Amino acid sequence: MRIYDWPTGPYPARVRIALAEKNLQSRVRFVTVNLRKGEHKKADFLAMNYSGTLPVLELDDGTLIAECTAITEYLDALDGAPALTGTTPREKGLVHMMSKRAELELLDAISVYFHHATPGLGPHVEIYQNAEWGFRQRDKALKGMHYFDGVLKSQPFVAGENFSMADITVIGGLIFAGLVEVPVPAECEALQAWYATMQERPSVKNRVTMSAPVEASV
Ligand code: GTS
Repeated sequence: MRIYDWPTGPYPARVRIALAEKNLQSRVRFVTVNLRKGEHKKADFLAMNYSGTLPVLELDDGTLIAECTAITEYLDALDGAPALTGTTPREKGLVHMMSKRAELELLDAISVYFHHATPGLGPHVEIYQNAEWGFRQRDKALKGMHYFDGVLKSQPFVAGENFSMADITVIGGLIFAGLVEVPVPAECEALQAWYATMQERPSVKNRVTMSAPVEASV
């Protein structure tokens, strides 16, 4: 399998963390696509992923799977342990809901803030910016942090009793928030404590330098 990504990117981090949690690193090769040069908006890459985003998983038969949730679900289905997308129907439903909520209310909102209210990836990539929309999305993400703080006051993980894809998505959101200097509010103590624990997980700590081989840029 190949994964087209950007090693320090928050969305790619979601897949790197999932790979490490499932101990699948040795089965993939990474191909770096340079976001700052806009390689993800060139025709070659758009032919692989219509949305022009990273990461993309390429299977050995050439099948292309984009979207972090879809990639994580594929990796999780390769074997059962540890399950990142739930095992029972109830767990699966909760994990999917909470992961989607983490995208909508936190990670994607921070991403919009980055692309619209900061220089983002630079003028040759950010061809349309709307700063007001970006700042609204930053405020949405801050509200989302308060929501997840409330969730984590009463349970150890985002979707319940077990670490899952939903935790990984919130981690992605907080990685992005850190990069764009939108800190977790001081009053969100449960979220801060949970994130401190998450940052100690080897999958999170070593995500950028994980030992899988890297191929040259596309
Ligand atoms: N919904 C997509 C997913 O879940 O995979 C979003 C992916 C996404 O936005 N990826 C970022 C990207 O390609 C990568 S990173 O910013 O986290 O490194 N951004 C480039 C762009 O121009 O939007």
